Order: sequence, then structure tokens, then C-alpha cells
Amino acid sequence: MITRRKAFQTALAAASGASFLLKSADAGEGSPRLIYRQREPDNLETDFSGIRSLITPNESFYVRSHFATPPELNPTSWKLTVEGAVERSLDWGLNDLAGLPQQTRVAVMECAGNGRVFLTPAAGGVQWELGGVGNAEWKGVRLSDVLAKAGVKGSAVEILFEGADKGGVANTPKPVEPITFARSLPLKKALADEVLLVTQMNGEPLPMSHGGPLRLLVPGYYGMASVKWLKRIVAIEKPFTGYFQTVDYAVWGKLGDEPVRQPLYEMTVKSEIARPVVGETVASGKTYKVAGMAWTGDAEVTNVEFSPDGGRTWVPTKLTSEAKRFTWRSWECDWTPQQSGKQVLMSRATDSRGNVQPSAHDGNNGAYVIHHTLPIYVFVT
Ligand SMILES: Nc1nc2c(c(=O)[nH]1)N[C@H]1C(S)=C(S)[C@@H](COP(=O)(O)O)O[C@H]1N2
Ligand SMILES: [Mo]
Repeated sequence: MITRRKAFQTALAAASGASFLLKSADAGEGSPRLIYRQREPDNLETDFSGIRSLITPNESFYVRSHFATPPELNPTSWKLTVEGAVERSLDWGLNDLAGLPQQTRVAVMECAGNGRVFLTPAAGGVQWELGGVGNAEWKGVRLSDVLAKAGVKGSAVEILFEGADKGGVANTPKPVEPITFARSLPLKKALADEVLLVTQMNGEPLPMSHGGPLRLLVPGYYGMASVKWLKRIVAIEKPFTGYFQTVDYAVWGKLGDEPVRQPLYEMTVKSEIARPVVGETVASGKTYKVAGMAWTGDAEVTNVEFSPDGGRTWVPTKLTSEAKRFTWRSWECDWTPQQSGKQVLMSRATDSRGNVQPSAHDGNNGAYVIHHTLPIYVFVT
């Protein structure tokens, strides 16, 4: 594929004799790079156009952190407290966790704000494009095994998770005190087989930026549920109504006729086009392999369609990886553009529950759950 960028790089390399430039322009393999969306706290997204395998390498995996990384991250002195409505409180080190059966889960994690840059009118917050999502192999112990050691009492309704990080927030109205990053799970999900306390990511010790030495992993839920730098677990007898549960990472639902805040939990069906990218130049009359990924919550992606004309007509694509619970699926489609000019490409996934990506964003979701068919415009020459 000779893109305009590549032609430019080729010309530049020829002019300067610097052949290494060609190499970087050619880079068809290797790990996708990270793109800064915010500095301090660092928020980085994956260059989604560089996705070429089902597993997102650690060095390419998006980072979403609300506060500065907590300073005390020594794995040997790290303590996890489990308390609240339990028979026995636990004060465990990582060596205690290592004594439980080790489990691996491959799971996709998407920030609930991924795709925010596509919202019109523009919404505040980190301007994620396509790369606030990744798929990794996580290893650790079942949360349910740890909770069984503590003995959750029958009065518990939710399990609360607190990170070691805290700080101020931008949204108003806001509390004055520093806020800890904390989220809860309904008891049923907390006890589910897929939910892990994670110490390894893609075969390496869990990197600090991804919550090392210990994080929660909640497959099927948006990323905010997977609390990083996990310090404290509390079995609680009333639903948690903290800042990151009801103000941030919450959407408008309905109780009868009344709009009420509801915590975000499960991911919704979504697909994204990795290639071509926005603004790419593609040649008419030549076949281009459009490629991307698709994922959903606790269901399977069953179908992905492609539209070369902004959603007017749709053609089937080929799913190129197996359906596996909680992971994403790759898809591709041959496209031979005929007309030159600016064209809007879209993809649309369907899952096994019959959910289909909508054509427009639901305003009740505010700046979250951005899973409508996203317009990727390209120039056909
Ligand atoms: N303690 C803590 N946990 C956290 C966060 C955070 O800021 N602090 N961010 C959450 C959000 S919004 C997302 S999307 C994921 C991102 O995980 P990652 O940085 O490993 O990609 O972590 C979640 N867990
Ligand atoms: Mo997130």
C-alpha cells in the first residue's frame, strides 16, 4: 500500500540518503506505539492502526490513571486488607495470594470514555480516539477464592475495592478532600469465576502503570471496574455511592419516570476500524484490506458489517479469530473503492444477545459508552 506518507518518506529518504527513514515508514509489524492524551497523570492510548495481533503488548496497552501513581509500590511490603461484613478480616501480602490456585484469563478492557473525541458537541474529559481499549492475558487468583478465605457474611450486598491512589477531581460539584479511586461490584459479579486479583500481565509482572503490584480484573465490565493498585476490599451491606460510582463513571437511567444516576458496569457491543485510519489516502480501483476488532460484554460478537458510504449500505466482513468469552475478535473485509473523493467508512458489530451498534450516541450516557458506528473518513484518489 503506497500511502501519501510513505511516498513522502521515500522521497525524503532518497533525498537525504537516510534509509532508516524508510524502515520506520515501512513498519508493518511490531508493537503499536502509545499516544499521549494527558500528562501528569499520564493517560495514553494505543495507536489503534498498529494493532496486528489479538494480544495487546504491555508496552502498547492504553493507560488510564486519574491521579499520580501512588508512591509505595514495593511488592514485598504490599498489603491487601479484606474487611467489612466478613467472618475473618485478612491482611495479606502477595505471598499469601501466591498460595492460592493461579488462574489466567484473556480479557478485553475498554475505558468507558473510549471514542470520546467522536462526540458532537464535544464533551469534556480525556479525548480518547480509538485506542482506549486493549486485550491481554491476565494472571492471578480468583477474587472468590480470597473472599471464601475471609467468609463473606449473608448481609453483604456489594464488594468495594479501593486503590492506593487519590487526588482532586475536575468535575463540579466536587468534594474538597482528596478522593480515593474506589468502585464496587454487585456480590454476584464479585463471586464470578472470571474476576481475578491480578499480579501478571501478558506473562510479565503487572507493570506499575497498569496497577502493579496488584489490581482487580473484571472481564466484561468497562475498565473503571478493574481497580489498580488494590489496597483494600470491603464487604458492604449497602450499595456504594462514592464519587467514581455515582458522579463519575455513572450514566442516567430511569426509576419509573424519574432520571436517576446508575453506575456503569457492563461493556456494550462495539467494533472499530484499525485500518485505514482517519485521513488516509487510498487508491481507487485497488483492493484495500479493511481490518479491525470487535467486542462486547458477557456475550459473543457474532457478526461485523462494513459500510463504505457512511452507513447507507452494509456488506458482511470476515471474522478472523474465534469467539471466546470476554476477548475481542478480529475482522477484515476487502474493499475496492470506485469513486474518488472523501468517503466515510463505518463498521457495525452484532452480539449473541442480538445487540447491534446504534447509529447515534445515547445522550443519557453523557461522555461514556460511545459505541455508535464511528465515521472514519478517507480520501480516495
Ligand atoms: N486505582 C485506580 N484504578 C483504576 C483507575 C485509576 O485511575 N485508579 N482507572 C480506571 C479506569 S477508568 C480504567 S479504563 C482502567 C485502565 O486500566 P489500564 O491503565 O491498565 O489500561 O483502570 C481503572 N482502574
Ligand atoms: Mo476508564
